[in-house]
Amino acid sequence: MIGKKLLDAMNEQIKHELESYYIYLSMVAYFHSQNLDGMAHWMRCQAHEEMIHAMKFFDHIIDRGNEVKLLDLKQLKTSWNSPLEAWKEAYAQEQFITSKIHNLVKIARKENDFASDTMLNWFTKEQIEEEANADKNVRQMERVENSREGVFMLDRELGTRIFPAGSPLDPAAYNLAT
Ligand code: OFO
Repeated sequence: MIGKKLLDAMNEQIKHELESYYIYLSMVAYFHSQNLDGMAHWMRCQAHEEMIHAMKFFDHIIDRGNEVKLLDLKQLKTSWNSPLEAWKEAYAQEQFITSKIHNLVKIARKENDFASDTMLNWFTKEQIEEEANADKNVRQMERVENSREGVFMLDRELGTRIFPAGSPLDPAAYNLAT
């Protein structure tokens, strides 16, 4: 079983991952409102990844014989002053999540919870990729921000991201008309 301190922090982490899901879904809505459908698509894929992250913690807690406690989600933000501001906020959210993952690793190691430490290794590596992607999107947006053609091209490029298999957030998975 997972010790109380780590269990509480993991239940808290489910909330953080779901809050990432929620804010990224808000960004999907925002990007669509700006006619940036490619950026909305990229963020929709990202929101799906966050749900998967939440479920990895959810299942780890259950598999170890502990109880999941779902906590209240904070309403983060629903609108941004510019696409660049939204991308910057996504990057900040990833940096926040990384700090939380590192804290979980510290607790797991202190408690000699080798199973959780191994499970958290996946997240430590994943956060390198998550931060790199978010940072890249900020830098690309900064580069093209003042060019309509540049924003159009970046939007097209981000629209090519592939959904994880079986994603419930993939419109193709439930759009019976197509
Ligand atoms: Fe985007 O991060 Fe989850 O863990």
